[in-house]
Amino acid sequence: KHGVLTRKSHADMDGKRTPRGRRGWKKFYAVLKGMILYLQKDEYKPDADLSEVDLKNAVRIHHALATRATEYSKRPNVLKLKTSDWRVFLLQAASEEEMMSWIFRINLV
Ligand code: I3P
Repeated sequence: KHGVLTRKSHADMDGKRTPRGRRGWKKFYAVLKGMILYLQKDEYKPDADLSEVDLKNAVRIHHALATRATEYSKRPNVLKLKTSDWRVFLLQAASEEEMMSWIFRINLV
């Protein structure tokens, strides 16, 4: 699955709140492949090598949990992604349907 996702980092690997200055929203081209959610700067190119930044932004979603971000109301279509290493991301999808589809696909892994 792929599509545009806008990401906000809410908690870091230690489970602690992401500090100010790193809490902004950033738009990515997201690709879910195997157990990894790639958050790429540019549109998906099947055969292109990923940049160092793209690799750094990739999220391992094995044992991660995606839910609707019910407690976050500033933006629509936002899901919450908790990873197995205690990070928390808010991810805004293009529509309600897209959000539901991402939640379903992430939790299937
Ligand atoms: C953050 C940025 C986010 C905002 C966040 C700020 O600043 O303005 O958009 O979240 O608020 O800390 P920075 O880019 O300097 O990290 P919202 O859009 O959800 O308000 P927060 O600290 O209350 O999460």
